[in-house]
Amino acid sequence: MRVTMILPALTEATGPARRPVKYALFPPLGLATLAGYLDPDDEIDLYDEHVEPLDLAAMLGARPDLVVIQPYITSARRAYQLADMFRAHGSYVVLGGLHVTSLPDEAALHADSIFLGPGEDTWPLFLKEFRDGHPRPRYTSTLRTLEALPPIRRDLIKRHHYLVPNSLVVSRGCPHHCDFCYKDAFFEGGKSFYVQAVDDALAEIDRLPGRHLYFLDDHLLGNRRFAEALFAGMRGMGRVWQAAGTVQSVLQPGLLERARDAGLRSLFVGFESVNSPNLPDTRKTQNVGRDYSAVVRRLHDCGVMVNGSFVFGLDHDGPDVFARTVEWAVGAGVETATFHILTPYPGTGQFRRMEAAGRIRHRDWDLYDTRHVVYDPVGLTPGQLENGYWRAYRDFYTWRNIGRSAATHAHPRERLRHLAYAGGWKKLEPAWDALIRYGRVLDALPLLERTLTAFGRHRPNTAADAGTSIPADHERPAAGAVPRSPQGGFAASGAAPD
Ligand code: B12
Ligand code: SF4
Repeated sequence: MRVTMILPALTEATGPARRPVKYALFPPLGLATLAGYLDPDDEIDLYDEHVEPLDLAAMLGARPDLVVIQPYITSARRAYQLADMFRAHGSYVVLGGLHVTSLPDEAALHADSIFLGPGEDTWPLFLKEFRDGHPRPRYTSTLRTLEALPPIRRDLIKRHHYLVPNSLVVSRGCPHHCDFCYKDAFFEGGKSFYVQAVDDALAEIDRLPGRHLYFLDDHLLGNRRFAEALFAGMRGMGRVWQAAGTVQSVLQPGLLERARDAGLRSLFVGFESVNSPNLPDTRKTQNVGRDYSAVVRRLHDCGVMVNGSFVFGLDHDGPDVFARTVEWAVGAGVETATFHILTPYPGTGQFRRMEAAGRIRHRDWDLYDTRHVVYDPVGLTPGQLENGYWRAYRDFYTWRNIGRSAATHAHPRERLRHLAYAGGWKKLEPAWDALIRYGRVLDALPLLERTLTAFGRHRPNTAADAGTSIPADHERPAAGAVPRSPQGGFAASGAAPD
């Protein structure tokens, strides 16, 4: 059987303008996972439009038997366009993933079969039924397990296109239920948080070349027993890695130290809002009352860099939210920041509430990219919100503020590392663009590995190393009465600094 798999791109990733490095970070892991279920003698082509232009004439002309497309909300329009073209040329087209699960009737107009929820149970069933000649139009996942997964077909990934080819997930979902998150809609009808067997996860890690790993799990620290066993197994493997975790989990005594000892060097943390009344509104109850500044201090004392995620436009935000957020993040010494304009995703409680209140402005999914205002905000005009969002990026990444933020570290080596890491993301955009265009972005990986390795050098005699308590402040500025924050779907959405 001839199979074509496509991760379509959103416009920004393919346009003539400079390409943000974020689109050349991670390979299409979901599709490579699904490819693992295909037979060894199936002919599979896997395309990621974020990093390679599609030669559509050749692809359509090859008339694949099966075309598998994964739309995100921002690439749904493009995904449907491709699906329609392949169907018109006689291929059988299937669509699945998060956006399809949120809006199945919309997706069904462009596919022969659609898949709701994770694919581990329905995908192999479909393949059997497809080969037998009687596939169904709709498959809904109910059985949730990561047991006995076939190996991910990483051989199909063109590694040289990615800065972080070694991305992996060892769990699915998250134990929390935030109102704006994709998660509850996607996992409806079954478990919404489950983990791999630790031995399987370690075996997958062992298969990955080089040193660097990026865990794309929504919340790698969400199941403590699993996380501790995983980190124990990873100790001594010589890996350096990055991941996402909640504010709450960072503050748990002992867990972060184990992660650090296993190679954690940078954590994506959803600080989301400097206005604490926003938290209960969005059902971020698990993080209400936590101290943001203590989170940053604790991560730094463990030798872990912070990628902070913030969302603007929640109902308690006014025009001052941008400057206050940047000021807090810089003062706390956050290395990199990802800012988002609040975006209600279809399928979430937040979308339903806003729709009922008549606050959804349009359904142009291309603009649901967290850079555009797609709803009516309460305390800001849409113009203030968009301008403030861009200003926050500019202000956070001025050399002056990068320098101020770096100066919060106690040790000169860490200050230098901070400057290199933050400056590297935002100040070297032309260099990233060139590496991406020439397909050489992987060449920058050793530099990333060196930066991460040096940052996490073990520093004994801090309270954090004792693994029992939140360390005392050293030379950092007091961050003031900053609210306490959540991890979030917005946090998870970026995965890397934007
Ligand atoms: C890594 C990541 C990225 C990376 C790269 C994505 C890539 N190369 O795959 C980057 C940084 C580029 C990125 C960018 C963005 N992202 Co993003 N990203 C993620 C993240 C953290 C992990 C994705 C992943 O690899 N998961 C692991 C794999 C194994 O799972 P999977 O891809 O979902 O695939 C499984 C199932 O969905 C299913 N499946 C998927 N497709 C199909 C198809 C068929 C036929 C079948 C049967 C099954 C099936 O089976 C797969 C195997 O189990 C997710 C969060 C998450 N937990 O998924 C957000 C997430 C996907 N991103 C999101 C968003 C919003 C964005 C951005 C708009 C954010 C922004 N402000 O820029 C952009 C634009 C994305 C785009 N190109 O359109 C949202 C999507 C919301 C939605 N409803 O679509 C998510 C869910 C985060 C969130 N919580 O809101 N992202
Ligand atoms: S927003 Fe984050 S913490 Fe909340 S449910 Fe989603 S993944 Fe979990």
